[in-house]
Amino acid sequence: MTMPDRILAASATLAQPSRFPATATSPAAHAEHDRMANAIRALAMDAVERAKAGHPGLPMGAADIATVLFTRFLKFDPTDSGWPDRDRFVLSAGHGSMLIYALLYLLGYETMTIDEIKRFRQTGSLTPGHPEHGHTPGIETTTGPLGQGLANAVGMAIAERHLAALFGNDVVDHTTYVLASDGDLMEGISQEAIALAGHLKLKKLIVLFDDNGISIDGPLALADSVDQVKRFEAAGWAATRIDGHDPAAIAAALEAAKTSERPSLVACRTTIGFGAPIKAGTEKAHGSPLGAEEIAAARAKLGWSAAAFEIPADILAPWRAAGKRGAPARLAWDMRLAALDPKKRAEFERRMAGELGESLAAAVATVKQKLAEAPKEIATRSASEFALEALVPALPAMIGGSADLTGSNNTRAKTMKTLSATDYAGRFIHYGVREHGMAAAMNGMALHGGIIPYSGTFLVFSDYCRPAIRLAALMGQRVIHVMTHDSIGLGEDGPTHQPVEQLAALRAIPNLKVFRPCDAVETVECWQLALESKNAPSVLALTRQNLPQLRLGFEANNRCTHGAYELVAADGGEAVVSLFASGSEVAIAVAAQKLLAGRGVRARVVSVPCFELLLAAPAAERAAIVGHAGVNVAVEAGIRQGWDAIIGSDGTFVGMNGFGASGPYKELYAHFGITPERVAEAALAGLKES
Ligand SMILES: Cc1ncc(C[n+]2csc(CCOP(=O)(O)OP(=O)(O)O)c2C)c(N)n1
Repeated sequence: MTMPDRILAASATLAQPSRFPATATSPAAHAEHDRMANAIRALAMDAVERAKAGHPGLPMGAADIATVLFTRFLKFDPTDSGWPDRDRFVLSAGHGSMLIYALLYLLGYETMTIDEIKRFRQTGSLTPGHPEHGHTPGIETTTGPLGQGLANAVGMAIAERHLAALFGNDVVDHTTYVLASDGDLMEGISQEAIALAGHLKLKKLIVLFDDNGISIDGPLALADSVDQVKRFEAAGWAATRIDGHDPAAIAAALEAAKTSERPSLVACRTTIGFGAPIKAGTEKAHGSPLGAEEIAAARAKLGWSAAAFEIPADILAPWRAAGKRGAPARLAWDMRLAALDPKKRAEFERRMAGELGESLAAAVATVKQKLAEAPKEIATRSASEFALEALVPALPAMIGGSADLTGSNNTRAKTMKTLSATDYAGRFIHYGVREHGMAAAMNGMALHGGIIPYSGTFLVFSDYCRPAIRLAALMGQRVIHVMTHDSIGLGEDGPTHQPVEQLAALRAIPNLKVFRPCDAVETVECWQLALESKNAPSVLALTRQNLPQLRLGFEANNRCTHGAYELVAADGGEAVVSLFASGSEVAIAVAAQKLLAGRGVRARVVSVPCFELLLAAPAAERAAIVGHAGVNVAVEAGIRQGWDAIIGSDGTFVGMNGFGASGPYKELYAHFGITPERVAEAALAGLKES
């Protein structure tokens, strides 16, 4: 079918009388709504029962909300779950995963078969315990750690506003919906998220709060007495409270939210486990199978006579019709995209595909050329800023930011305007002192597509971002964290601000690349690798203190590609000592190598900007880089953990064994024994032993 034919066919579908209730006020419409919602409840009860594990309470309680949202509001097309202009739905309370799985099945997502529902929580199924993005089509983000989904949604809503400002409402005009639970709203990250969303006036963000007053321990009153409506209002949201089992009230609240100039909270009073005669309204419905007896009684109470996992045809039909509802909008969008100026359209498509375009390599080469012509003795945070001045104009998808440390993190390129409620086209976000919310919002932007988010804070505060960084790694999202002040080298701020274990802790996260460049040239090379890392997040650990430029002369090749390389070869024959270092300690290793040469000891220096790339390199490559010297010494102003994979358990480590201290940084290096002399001594001692 040609495009206009498809549009005509779609319009014909639209012209037919809808099987869905336009309003749910008539008794017949109400009855149909109830039966459709009960289909979700039945599937949730059955799947959890069969799996002997899971959370039936939330899907049963939120079934009415979901039915209204998915059949009458949400814009989506199951035949193209990646349609860029679809509305996003985030199930922030990921433990209620059966809600979204039931919806995907009922709405006709091809991969979500009834067999997958039967395989809920089984190995390899599309229905894992918590929804996993990239695993199950239709899942917008991986949720389970409470609060994250809500904060991701803020990033999605920022991405939508930004791209709409750039490409126009004809191609970018969608709403981000969130279903959040008590747990989501109790988590601290939710405060960071809602404050940012309110401040940025993200009017196309709508949070449906499953306000059931129950969590695992029992009634919410045991631990919480916040008035969420007032709380959201205080953060600049439109907020209202409704009966979450009344389809007309849900629809009316959503209608109002859609016209609001502010983000909206709809607190929906619901009963957890709605329909279960004994367990409904109690924590017993939250996180375990209801049991055969209770399920039978719930079926009777709900008037649901179909067998387990069976959805009667007259209920499946309106659900499937709801699944087809978005096709005309999707086709109309195709037409609008096709009508866009060809250059703009190509740019939009390229960005949504996550492609970098041609300009990255040229920008990197320009920076390296400049550094070859005029070497710089600067901190790597400044080197990063120098790189960003070239990268940011070359890559319009880069959206920068900082958690209130812009001048310290050096993440703002001069050309960047602030992204604000009055200018969503800006490219720099002042996240405020909200590291966790920032990291989670960045995930949301990356998941939305069209944006490569990067931001800044101090490396020691990576701990404040860690749950979101972990999820970025799990989801394989390209987000880039610039984390400066990366060791005792920050000096006088002292041990509270000096990272010691953070490098090791970050390196422990699978699929996260931790870069620690040693000079200005490595810094731009690491930026290039982070930007090219389409399916993994990165951390750039950068110094506050100045470092000499160790890489002199122009070299087009990115020497950091395999994570490590021989920076200085041994003089006069094969090395008997290999000195390994990252970041600011590479210069110390280079000085130690000279001391050793003065003592007639042949040593080489290997710069190790990225463990993960080195450990992932082919074995032969890795062996060649690590070398075969009898003595290996590593130096890094952090803890040893992780280095054994490179230097072996018999290697010597020069670094930190405990927390740092407050003082001028050069004194601290001497105080903690991270000096060329100490490294040379360690090598000599190693040679004596061998
Ligand atoms: C960060 C985090 N802490 C703890 C948990 C474990 N957990 C899962 S659900 C839940 C609370 C359940 O209460 P609520 O959010 O109200 O969900 P409901 O009982 O309504 O399903 C907890 C503590 C989690 N998933 N994430």
